[in-house]
Amino acid sequence: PLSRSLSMSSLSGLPLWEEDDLPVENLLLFEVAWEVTNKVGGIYTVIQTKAKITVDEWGENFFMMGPYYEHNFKTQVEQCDPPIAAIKVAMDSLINSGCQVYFGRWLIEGSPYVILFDIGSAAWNLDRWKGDLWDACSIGLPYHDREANDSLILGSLIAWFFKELTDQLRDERNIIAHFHEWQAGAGLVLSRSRKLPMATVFTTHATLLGRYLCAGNVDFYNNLDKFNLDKEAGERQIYHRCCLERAAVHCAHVFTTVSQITAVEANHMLHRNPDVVTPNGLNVKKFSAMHEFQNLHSTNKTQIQEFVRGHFYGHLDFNLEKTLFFFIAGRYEFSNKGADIFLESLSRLNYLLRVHKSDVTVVAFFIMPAKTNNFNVETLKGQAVRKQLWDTAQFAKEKFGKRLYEALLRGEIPDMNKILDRDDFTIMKRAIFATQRHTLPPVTTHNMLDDSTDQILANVRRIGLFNSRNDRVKIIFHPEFLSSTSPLLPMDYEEFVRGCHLGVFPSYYEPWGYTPGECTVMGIPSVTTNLSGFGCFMEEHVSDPAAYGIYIVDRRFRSADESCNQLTKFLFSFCQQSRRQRIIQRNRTERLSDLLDWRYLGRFYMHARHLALSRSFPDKFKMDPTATPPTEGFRYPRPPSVPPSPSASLHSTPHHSDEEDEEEDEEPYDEDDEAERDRQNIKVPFTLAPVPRRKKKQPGEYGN
Ligand code: G6P
Ligand code: 1S3
Repeated sequence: PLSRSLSMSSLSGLPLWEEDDLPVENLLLFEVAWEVTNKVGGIYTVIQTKAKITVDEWGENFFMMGPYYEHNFKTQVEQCDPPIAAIKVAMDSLINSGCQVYFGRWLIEGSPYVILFDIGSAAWNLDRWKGDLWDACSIGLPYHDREANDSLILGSLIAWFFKELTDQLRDERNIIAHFHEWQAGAGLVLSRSRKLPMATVFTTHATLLGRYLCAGNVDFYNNLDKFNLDKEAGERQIYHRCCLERAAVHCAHVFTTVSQITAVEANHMLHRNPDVVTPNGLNVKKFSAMHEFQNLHSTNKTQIQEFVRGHFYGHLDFNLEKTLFFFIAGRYEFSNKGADIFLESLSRLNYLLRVHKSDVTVVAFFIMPAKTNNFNVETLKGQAVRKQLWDTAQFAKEKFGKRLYEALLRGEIPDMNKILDRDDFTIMKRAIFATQRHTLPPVTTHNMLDDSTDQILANVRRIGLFNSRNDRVKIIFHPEFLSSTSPLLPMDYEEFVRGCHLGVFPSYYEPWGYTPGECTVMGIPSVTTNLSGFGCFMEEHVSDPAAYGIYIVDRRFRSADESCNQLTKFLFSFCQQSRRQRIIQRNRTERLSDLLDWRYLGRFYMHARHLALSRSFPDKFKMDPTATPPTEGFRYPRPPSVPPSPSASLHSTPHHSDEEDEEEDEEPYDEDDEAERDRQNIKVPFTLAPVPRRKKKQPGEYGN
């Protein structure tokens, strides 16, 4: 029997999680998602990063399921035989009926088993399966919605597989099946309508209608209870999808979502209150050298600076040592991801920096994929010019060095004005001449297919930030995801993030939002909002988040204009920090990463699974009905070195003396400085309370 009890205190203040041994050997766990081995968006990050702790807990009894794509399978999976005979028999029964099913290990950390279903090989069943779905729950799918049809094929194959498997296993082993998002929902609905003996969990990562309504510029959060859901869904031609989503939500033994804010949304949009909130974690890796992430910031920043040198050739009249790199990145959902208020705030920031005669320049990158037709010539030329200047400088340096060396050998100090000859000067002048340009440095790096209607470009035109000399804020729109093989900016996303100073993600619709979390674990400060799951989570668990480099814009209780003002204030105060303050702040940001580690957050998934078992097999699995996963009450304290309010509540920036300001510039990181003292003072909470691993507990292992 399974039971679980909680002890609500630990030395660190973070509630501990105690558990009796799980009978995992008598259970099988399946996790179903469209994005298993198939990267589309954020759900891929969830399942890919979570795999390791799930394998640690479940070992050979954990399987992920998703669609088969030949390319993905070849590059990401190592084919092997299933370790459990019943799984092989269930797969064979599908295969013998003409459907293709593949088994292997996904080559990610934890190497979880995957079972992948070839949608194309089973497509001939579509009409029959549409009939089954209609008979089960009266939901009809239109023929033109390819995505919905594919999700039905996957769901039908999975429900079929589970039928075969449960027939084999009988009561010997119980199954938990965890389905993610509406695309996996059909498998859940069909399994439940066939009364298969399984415990089921459904997690939504966003509601279909919520996303659509927000993108349409409605005042979503103040009208949650007022929408006519069926009408709104019908008008957007997603009625059938919404029905599938709602059916999955209501069929599941346990319904979860990724944040408190999405729980409220789900309650209204899907008419069920989530049983558990399962926040998204990351697989946090700590460097053995304590300040390695600071060094990485420095080296990656150098690479971004090189790109900027090329991009702004001929207009490089700003000091790169006083230039800050901001960025926004993600799916191109202009207003949902807050690109609209970011642009507006950049325009206000530009004004503030100019009137304050600031010597700081901001380069704001927009990394959002749009339809393009390759890099534009001007951008490529910029990098070519930079390379040419570099080569010219190397040539002159070589010549200069050789002549100087020869002179020194002769015992002379050469006349520096004569050490290079006329030809050398001509070459240098020619190189400088090549840097003349009659156009402003381009805003976008690519040829846009929809240049005139593109929302980012339209707004850049409106605010007039065209990278002119007078502007202190420059904009670079890179409408393609980054890649280390790019001829323009050869960096992958992680390297780029590390090289920037601030990630800006002022989303309006963001059930969780991985981008600021990824910044945090790399020690890069970021802006988020109180409408994003991540922002709400940080607000709940960190006192004075801004001191830790997490700036939370209020988009829930303020107008768009007020939110822009608040964001502008954050950006402007960030620009006023000294280098030393930024270094200290990065140290603090990085310290929060423990809070985002799956080793801590995985417990919510465990809780959801156990709840599902206790609801589906109540005679066998018992659970304390009052048990809730432990997080309430834990807060990272305000950093000790921040002065008490009111000044701290105004600035929330790392505090240091005027003396430090004067000597700030090339000051290397010093072990004795304030940030190090903070590090010593704040106990990392979760090292005392990790999610238990799948092994016998040692006495006293999890504290008291
Ligand atoms: C890291 C490096 C320092 C460098 C600093 C630059 O902390 O370890 O050597 O001076 O980054 O910081 P900044 O915020 O100016 O990019
Ligand atoms: C969704 O992906 P999105 O960017 O479309 O799921 C993600 C993973 O749970 C979540 O982080 C994000 O906020 C959602 O919006």
